[in-house]
Amino acid sequence: MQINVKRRLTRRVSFNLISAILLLFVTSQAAQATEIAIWNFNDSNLIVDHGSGVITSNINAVNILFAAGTTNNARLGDPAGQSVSLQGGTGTANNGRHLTFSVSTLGFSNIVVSFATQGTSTGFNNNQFQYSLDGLTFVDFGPAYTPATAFGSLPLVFTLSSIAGLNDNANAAFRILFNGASSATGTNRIDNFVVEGTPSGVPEPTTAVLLLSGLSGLYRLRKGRRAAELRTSQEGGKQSAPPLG
Ligand SMILES: [Ca+2]
Ligand SMILES: [Ca+2]
Repeated sequence: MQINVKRRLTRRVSFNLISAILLLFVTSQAAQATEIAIWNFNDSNLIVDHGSGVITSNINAVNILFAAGTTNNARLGDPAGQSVSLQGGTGTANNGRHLTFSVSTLGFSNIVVSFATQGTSTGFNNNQFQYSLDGLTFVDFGPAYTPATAFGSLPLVFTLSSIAGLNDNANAAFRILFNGASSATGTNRIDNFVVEGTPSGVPEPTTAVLLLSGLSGLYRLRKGRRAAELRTSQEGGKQSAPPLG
């Protein structure tokens, strides 16, 4: 009897220990957004600064400049450094042109794009964020926006988790379409352009909780069965114990 109690106690301690370890594991691993690509423009070029991705643009090269940046939306300890500064161009030729960020989201879901931006009064003041599932056709996401006159502390955030086609997509791309510039030297700066997502194969917090409650249910079920088995064997022992002698 004492052995049975000890055994049950050991089982309970083991289960609690395993649960605690699992809980620690799943909460440390639970789905957290991870940066896939970051442009901080601090090296005054369009080459990605962390992760993988490529910028293409049809804005006249002479109107793609670099100027003081911001720590708004900076990641991984990046300093403000520089930002990309786009001009309207002669005859405001760059109205209707774009910066396109091609970033493979293979292995990621719940894609979120964010960046800091500011514009001068004659710069592009009617910009549209777009996404693409094939890198060719772009779709408007959200309404057109007007950049603030200063970077400020809050980035523009485009939460694309509802666009399932952007998950795990080697051809995913994001675009800012610029419009509304009213002078050649009006500018719009962009800094800390970040594409992030949830790595696939990592349980969501809800899944982690479900996993633990499932495990707990399984334990209770096993415990119940063992108790029933014990009762049956005790009753059976009473009824069919062989006669002594
Ligand atoms: Ca910067
Ligand atoms: Ca760079």
